[in-house]
Amino acid sequence: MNQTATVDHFPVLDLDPFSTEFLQDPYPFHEQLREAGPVVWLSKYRVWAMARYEQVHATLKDWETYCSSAGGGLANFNKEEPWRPPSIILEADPPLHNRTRSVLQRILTRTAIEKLRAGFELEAEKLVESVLARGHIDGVMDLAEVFPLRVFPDAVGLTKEGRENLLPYANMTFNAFGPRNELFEAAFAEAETVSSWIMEQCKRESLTADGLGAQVFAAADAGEVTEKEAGMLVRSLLTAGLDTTVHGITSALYSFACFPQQWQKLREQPKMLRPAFEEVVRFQSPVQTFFRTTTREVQVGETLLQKDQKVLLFLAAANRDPRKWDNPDTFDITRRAIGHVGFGAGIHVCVGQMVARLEAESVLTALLRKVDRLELVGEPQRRLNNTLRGLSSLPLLLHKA
Ligand code: OVP
Repeated sequence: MNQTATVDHFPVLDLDPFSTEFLQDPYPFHEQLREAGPVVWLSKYRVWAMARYEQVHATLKDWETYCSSAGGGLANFNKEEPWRPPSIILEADPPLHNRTRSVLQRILTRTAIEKLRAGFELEAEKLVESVLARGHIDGVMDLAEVFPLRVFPDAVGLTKEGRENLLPYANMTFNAFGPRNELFEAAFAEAETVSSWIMEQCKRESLTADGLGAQVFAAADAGEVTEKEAGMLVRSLLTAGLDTTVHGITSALYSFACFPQQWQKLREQPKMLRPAFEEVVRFQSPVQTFFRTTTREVQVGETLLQKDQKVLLFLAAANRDPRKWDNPDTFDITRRAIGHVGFGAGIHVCVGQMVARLEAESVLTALLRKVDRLELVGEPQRRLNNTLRGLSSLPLLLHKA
């Protein structure tokens, strides 16, 4: 047998990143993954994993070597049937990805989204006023879930009926990026009803004439995408646009409840709001992981990855890699959090990030004006998901300013 030029040895870990133990408290496991090496073999799922910032970032940037068309989750679409027709933006490579991306990108730019700001801020003021009157609230059920549901479906142009299907559908999709474990099965209990409602809302005739959905269909009228593709892009908006921002707002409330001095600092300098939310996303990483698939043999450190292998990217671990960040486990709104991979990086970087920021900023601005302190008055309850990190409950006492 010929000796290859590269010594091919690599760390092997048998941990399960989708187990209850891991998802409850991922941080010790993230450290173990980072310390094990630049790339690690996860024997339980027979996939590669990267948890250091340098490799996660480089992999996200190299879409030619690490493709998305074989799926953003554990399932390899080259070998397994996807649970739904793949997303034509998330689970697509150039050139298809470029064409679909440019449509959503134009609709979701900062200037396009600015038109929504006044309405979002008004809703946030009203909501914060009403929760403040109660004092004791649940940060998730009364704020983080309520606000996006009040503004986003209207912004897209959905009908009022059936909106209760939106979060269950997102829960299905984000669990479906993981293995077919108990979380996956539980999320899919009402899959048929939920999916068929979602698909119905993606049709041109289901959408109002003035929303983001109608703008996607305008791109079909202009010949940029087909009618069917427009529907699929609306599906992407509905899948990726709601639960993610629920988790982003939850992350902000949780961070500021845990670190009251940071809230005080932000109240003194409200101009710090944008960088503060960036730090929230770095620190909490509402989207914890994504997969890519190798399109060729590729060397990472001393390890040779074969073609058509799944690579699990720990965005959350990269966002707390001490090789990249000073005091990574400290929530500090004055740090330069830019460069975090909480929104991804490269050609697939979150296309909706301006909407996410606008929603978070609207809620936090209203709270900053009216709330002196967010006091944690009970044990937060984790909501476990194969991809998202969030809470089902966050007991808070809001102290009036
Ligand atoms: C976080 C994302 C997540 C889930 C679904 C889709 C996108 C989609 O395009 O359908 S990005």
